[in-house]
Formats: sequence, C-alpha cells, structure tokens
Amino acid sequence: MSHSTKSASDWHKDTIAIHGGEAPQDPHGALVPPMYQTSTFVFDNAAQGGRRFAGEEEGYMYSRLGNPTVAQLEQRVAELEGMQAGAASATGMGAISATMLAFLKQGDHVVASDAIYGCSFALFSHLFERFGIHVTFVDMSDLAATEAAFTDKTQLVFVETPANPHLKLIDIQAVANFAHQRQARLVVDNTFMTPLLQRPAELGADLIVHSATKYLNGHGDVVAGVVVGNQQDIELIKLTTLKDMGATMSAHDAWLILRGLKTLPIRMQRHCENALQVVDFLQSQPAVSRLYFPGLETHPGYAIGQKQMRAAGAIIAFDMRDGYESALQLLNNLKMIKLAVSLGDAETLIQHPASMTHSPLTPEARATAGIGDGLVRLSVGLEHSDDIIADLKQSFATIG
Ligand code: 4LM
Repeated sequence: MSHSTKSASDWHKDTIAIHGGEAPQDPHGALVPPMYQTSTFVFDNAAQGGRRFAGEEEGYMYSRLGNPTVAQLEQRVAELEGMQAGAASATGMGAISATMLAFLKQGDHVVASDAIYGCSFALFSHLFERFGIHVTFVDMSDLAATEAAFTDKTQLVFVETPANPHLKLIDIQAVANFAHQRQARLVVDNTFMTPLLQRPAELGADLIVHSATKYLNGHGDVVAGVVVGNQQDIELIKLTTLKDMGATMSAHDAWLILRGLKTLPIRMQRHCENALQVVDFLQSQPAVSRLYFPGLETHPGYAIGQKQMRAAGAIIAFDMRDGYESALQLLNNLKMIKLAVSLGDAETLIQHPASMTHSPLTPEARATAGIGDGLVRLSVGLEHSDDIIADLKQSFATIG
C-alpha cells in the first residue's frame, strides 16, 4: 500500500512541505505528480491480486484501501509532523472517529479536554456512550484534575490545543506523561497550529489528527482529515476503522491538499503576522470585554505557549461586552470578512461559536467550557491586515 519515498529526515519543514512523500521520477518527467483518479487497480494475473489482498506483495488494489496520490499526502504530513506514517480521511471528523474507534471497545474509558471542537464533543459524548465507551471531559489546564480523571479502563486521552474556539492551552508533555504512566495513548488535534507551529510528536503525542480542511489545504475548497503516528498504529487504523467504515480521502482532494501544502510555511507566517496586527486593533476596542489569544502575556496559558508553540497562530476569540446582540451586529455588518464557520483559509472568516461550531454542546457544557453567547471567533486570513482591520473597524462603529 505504500510506495518508496526519498528520505526527508534532513530537510527543513519548508522543504518537506514541497517535496515530502515525493514518488520517484515520473515516467514523463511531470513536475507535479499525476492525480490517480481511479477507483480500482488492474492486476497482472489472479495470483498477484491474491497476494496483494493477502498482504504478501506491495501494490494497490482498490482506492478505499490505498491510492498513490493519497499515499503521497499521507507521507508528506507524517514527515511534517515527524511521525512514521499517516492515514488520510474524508474529513477531520473521519480522522478523529477512525483514530479513536480503532483503539476502543465497549467498557473502555477516554479522558478528553472539556474544550474541543463541537462535533468532537458530540462524537465522544453522544455516540461513544451508545456503544458503552465512557468519556470524562476535564479542564486539562488543571493538571491535578486531569490526573484524577484517569481510571484503570482509560485507553485514550484526547487533547486539542489551542482549543476551539477560545484557545485554551494544554501542556501536551504533562498530559503525555500521565497517559504513558498508565499505558494509554495520547491523541492530539493539531489543526489550529499545523506542524509548522507545534510539534506534538516531540512532546509525547502518540497520534496527531488534523482537519486538513483548514490550514493544511488552506484554500477553502476541500473537506478532509489526516492522522499520523507510528507505522503499527496507522496500519491498524487503515486496516480496521478507516477501511471498514470507509471515510477515506479521494485522490482529487489529496491532490489539492498536496498543492496547498507547498505554501503552508509562508501562509502560516503571513497568517501569524496579520493576527498580531488584528489583536492590537481589538485591544483598543471598548466593545470587546475579553480577548483570547495565546500570544498575549495576559493569556492564562501564555507560559505553556512559550514552551510548546513556535508562534501564537491566527485564530482570535473575543467576548463582546454587551453580549449576544452586539456579537450578531458585529458579524452582520462586516463587508469584506466572510461570516462562515471553518478556519485557516486565505479569506478572513468570522463566526459565533455558541450558535454555530459549538451548538452541539449542551448549554451546561458550553458554560463549563466558558463559551458564552457574546463570544466571537475570528480566523485571520491572508488579506492585507489594513483591510481586515478597516472592515472590523467600520463594523464596530455600527454598534451603539
Ligand atoms: C470550525 N472545525 O471550527 P472537519 N478538529 C478541529 C476543528 O476545528 C474541526 C475538526 C476537527 C470547524 C468546522 C466547521 C480542531 C472543525 C473537524 O470539519 O471534519 O474537516 O474537521 O469551524
């Protein structure tokens, strides 16, 4: 299922983003790898087909089981994250569900951060419970509470840092230590940071998941996911949950993400520079009562961020002093900035977590996680920062 690749161990991440997972020279000398837009692969003879299905011979069989374009993407993301192997999926939630369910059975227990993307919360709290998998959601910025949440049935720990939507930071290394003392695996959702800004593998993560819909692709034209880890764990995911539940990635989406990844390093740099300008502006707004951004020294997780993040990223959240109505007014009066969920695109996007991305949480769970009705989330794009700020400014001016 895999193909031979150049070794990328000595390359900088900027180079891996462009060359990682590269196949040997294309027979026609194509610079850009062809897209293997095919559902199935033709065998030389029946015996060969049998050997491939038996795992006795390398080679492709059927695109749900593996595809050369998808394999190249999997390898590139694995190399970027400093992991051995990757498995690509139809969506970020496809990656999270395939990863978690590959290691869980009825009666098992999961420790998860109480601040995570709304659909991850829905998956863990509603669906897992139906299958007898119990999840304890805990404020992982409280390490004592996190340690106390483990039981002798804990198999997996799930961390999202910075957390969606208000960027709570969790000490990955500390949580990895708790998990490993109890032979549990640590899964880190690195969507907000990308491998350029945070390397969970170096901090003890066993598996790293991404919504590739976001920065990895970066152009708002794909929904996709990927998980990376060691060879054995990734094989297990590929051969069980991903193969049999079937949320695999199409060659077309993989091809688009391979293209998007080439500019990930320079995009992240610009996203981060823009975000700093926007944060400066938001700090001066009386209508904003609280700003959540890990680059601010006032952020409760600032010290953790300094330790494990290379930059603060480009997602900003803020509470509107006058709550819900003024938040909606701000969103409705923007002209250039798009009112949409998702993040990590070239376009600056703004949304209202309580009624949109985090609506799957119960009101109680939202209250516990500190997601108020006046909270707004901004994904700072790649436009000129002056134009982003000008649009915000004119919309703030409409609020009485
Ligand atoms: C959003 N997020 O927040 P797919 N992990 C994280 C995420 O933010 C998301 C996913 C996984 C948003 C989507 C509407 C940290 C998604 C799930 O949407 O399944 O690719 O990723 O705006």
